[in-house]
Amino acid sequence: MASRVVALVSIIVILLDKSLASNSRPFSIQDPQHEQYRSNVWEHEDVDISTRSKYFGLTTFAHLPYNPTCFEDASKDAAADIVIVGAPFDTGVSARPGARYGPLGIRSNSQRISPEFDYDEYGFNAFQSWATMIDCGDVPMLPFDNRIALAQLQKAHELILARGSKNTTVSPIPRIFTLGGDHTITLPALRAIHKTRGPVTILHFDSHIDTWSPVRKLSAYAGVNHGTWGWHAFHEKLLNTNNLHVGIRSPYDNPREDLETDKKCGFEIINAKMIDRIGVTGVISAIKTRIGDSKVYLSIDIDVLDPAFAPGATGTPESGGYSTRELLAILDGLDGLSIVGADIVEVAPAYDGPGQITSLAAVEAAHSILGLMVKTPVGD
Ligand SMILES: *[C@@H]1O[C@H](CO)[C@@H](O)[C@H](O)[C@H]1NC(C)=O
Ligand SMILES: [Mn+2]
Repeated sequence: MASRVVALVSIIVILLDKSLASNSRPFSIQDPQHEQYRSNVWEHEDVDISTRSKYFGLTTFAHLPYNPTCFEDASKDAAADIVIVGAPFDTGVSARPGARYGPLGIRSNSQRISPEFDYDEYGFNAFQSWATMIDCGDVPMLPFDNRIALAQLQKAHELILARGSKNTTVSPIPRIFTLGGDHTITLPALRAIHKTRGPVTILHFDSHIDTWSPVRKLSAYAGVNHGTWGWHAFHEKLLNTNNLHVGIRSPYDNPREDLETDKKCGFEIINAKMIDRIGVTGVISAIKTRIGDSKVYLSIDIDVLDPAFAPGATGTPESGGYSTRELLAILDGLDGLSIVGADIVEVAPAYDGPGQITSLAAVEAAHSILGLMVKTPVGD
């Protein structure tokens, strides 16, 4: 019985197969509309792939050229005027880690900026100027020992600074823009810059003061971290005494003691709420009054933005911060300041919101700062 069923099924399958085959004819193109479409759309002799992709491709910051020899010895030909460096380090945080991926997040969200296309509404293009810009990639920072990692970052900065600039007639010392990393990375950057330029003034955008003394409360074990780098920088004599915090709003452990320490470290504060009283232009002029013509290192903790704009900031989110637009408006007003170096820190892509808004905000802040560096060259 079973074998008869199998035989019957086989015969049906064979017949069906034959009938399908007899129905198949070569596909012919008769429709004139399709002919027209085909010749309009598909029959191009040649297509151009010599231009660079505007939105995609391997990721350096804003499609800047990558120079892999920056961190080799200073004789290597990697001279530039403005140098992007990634600092993949996040073992100095008190709460959420993840900023070691900050350089990656910032670079990958910078792909719509390109030296060839980047004109603002006034026709200004920061990438087409007297300044040569390169991206050196990420400094190898050992994830197992912070002291080694921070020394590695310092050495990378020292090498770049020692190599000198490209356009020596405008500015002999290159300026480094560091993509953090947690805020600890500002300390080695300041140590390196001190060797070349002496003490600098810090212009510090943050919701936290970051001058907490490691020898108080948390005991000496607090060491060097993302909330004590300012204290260390001051006590290592890397700073002038006209430093400034902008956007502060975090609670204090002990306001009297914390603010006293902060003052001793040479800081004044423009707190976050002040913008509602004096406006963006008021903040800009207060900054300019405080900094004057000092050589200034600009450090931006992305948590200066409200968590609505920077959910991917590490550490402790503080509500009531600036909008991205407010931050950009303040930064764009700072031309004329002698910015000798800058960083943007605490971007942790894993905590970012849909649309990667934290990284995008960091990209645009970095973009503004590169513009400031180009507009105001700084001598030695
Ligand atoms: C340096 O910049 C100045 C001012 O823009 C320019 O005139 C000069 O050609 C530049 N030199 C080099 C070597 O690029
Ligand atoms: Mn900070």
